[in-house]
Amino acid sequence: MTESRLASPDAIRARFSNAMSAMYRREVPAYGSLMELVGEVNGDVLKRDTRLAQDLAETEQLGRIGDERHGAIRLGTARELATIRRLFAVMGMVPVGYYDLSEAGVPVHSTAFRPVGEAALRINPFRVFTSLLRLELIDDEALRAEAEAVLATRDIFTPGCLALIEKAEIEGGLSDEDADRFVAEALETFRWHPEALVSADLYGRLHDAHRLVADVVSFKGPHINHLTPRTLDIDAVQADMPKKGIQPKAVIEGPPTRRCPILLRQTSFKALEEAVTFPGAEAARGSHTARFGEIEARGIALTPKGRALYDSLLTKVRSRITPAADGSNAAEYERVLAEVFEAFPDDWREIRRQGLGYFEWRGSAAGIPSPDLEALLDQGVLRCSPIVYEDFLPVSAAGIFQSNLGDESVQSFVASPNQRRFEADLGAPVLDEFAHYAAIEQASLDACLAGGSSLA
Ligand code: OOG
Ligand code: NI
Repeated sequence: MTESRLASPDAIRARFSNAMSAMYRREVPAYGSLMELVGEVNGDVLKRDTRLAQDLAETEQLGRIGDERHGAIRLGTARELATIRRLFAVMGMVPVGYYDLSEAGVPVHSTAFRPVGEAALRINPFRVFTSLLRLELIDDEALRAEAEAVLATRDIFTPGCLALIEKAEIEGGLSDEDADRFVAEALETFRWHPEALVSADLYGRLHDAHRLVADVVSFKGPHINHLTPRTLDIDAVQADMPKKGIQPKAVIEGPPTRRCPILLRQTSFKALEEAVTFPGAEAARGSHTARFGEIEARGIALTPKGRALYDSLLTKVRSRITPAADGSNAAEYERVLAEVFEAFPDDWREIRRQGLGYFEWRGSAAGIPSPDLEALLDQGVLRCSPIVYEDFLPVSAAGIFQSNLGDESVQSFVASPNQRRFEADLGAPVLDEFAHYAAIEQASLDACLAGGSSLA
């Protein structure tokens, strides 16, 4: 087979993300309502802000504005994690970043499988935030052993999916026809299974240890637990969710509303109760709460210095006020967040001057000895734009987890990041996000200095 007959990984990912979206709307109807609201709000913003509409049109993003940006799954074993890495690789998604959520009371550590490179992100930005359960953080040894035994019996991939992953690895990709089969087979891994794998009794005990443990261990597969489109006005969607009959989480995670958006803001609606049946002598019915819908709004990727400032300000906020799950102190939380974040410059030039964020440069400064970049920007010789943060934030992720697990499940674990262990289980290192953004910035600067990029 010649290479040209292979489907591009980006195209396979786009098909997969569309198929996931359709499946999730069928499985979680409230997600369809959220998508509708996001579409309306985005439409309003684009009507109001014609310059943004034009920018998006010029960069070919307008048609795909409603596409999902990410989803999330939670896995139970190292073997599952290593195989999912191979599955995502077929779609051009590689593990970027390591997130330790034990620190925030959730017994998992995670990475995000995503496309890297602007062209790939533009074709389809779909990412999957993927967590691995850390049973070693659960105290009850007997329960741990029971959970391990259950996980050892399940196979979350169809034989057809495994065969196609192998074929893609051997042949360097999949034909169009195989790609369609692959998407259909892969979808099976992410589907919701209402028939639990464990008895009602074991489900109850897992649930008591931590709701997340029950969610990961009790089912036949790692059901997709949310999908996330992009919104152009996250505050508006948060405010309007109740009008659509959906209940938002108490507060938006991440930085406050700003003129110069940084990192990532996200919010979700609360997970729904879904009917479950348990096997066993007295087959029982019950319910499980895990699946929800989320929205995101992204800003500039921060340098380690900018990120340290962000983290320290967020810690300061949280030392003054913890958002209550019932929303009772949401307004006060927002006030404190805005007040504390006044210390983070809200001006692109100042963000550059202090080295807080990454920018991509265009234009030509060739032949200019020791060029003054800011002056060249003022003269219109160079242009620069913020590089969008394409990754995740552990404190925000924990907030999203918690809002769907309930306040009662906030537990403390000893913070125990273990990236080495995670990478050993994954079977590959994760890409360092900071190094990645720094390289994009540097390459754009090098091109300007060498004389090479158009100002368009
Ligand atoms: C993942 C939560 C993290 C995000 O957007 O930060 C996440 C989960 O609940 O499994 O998706
Ligand atoms: Ni998410």
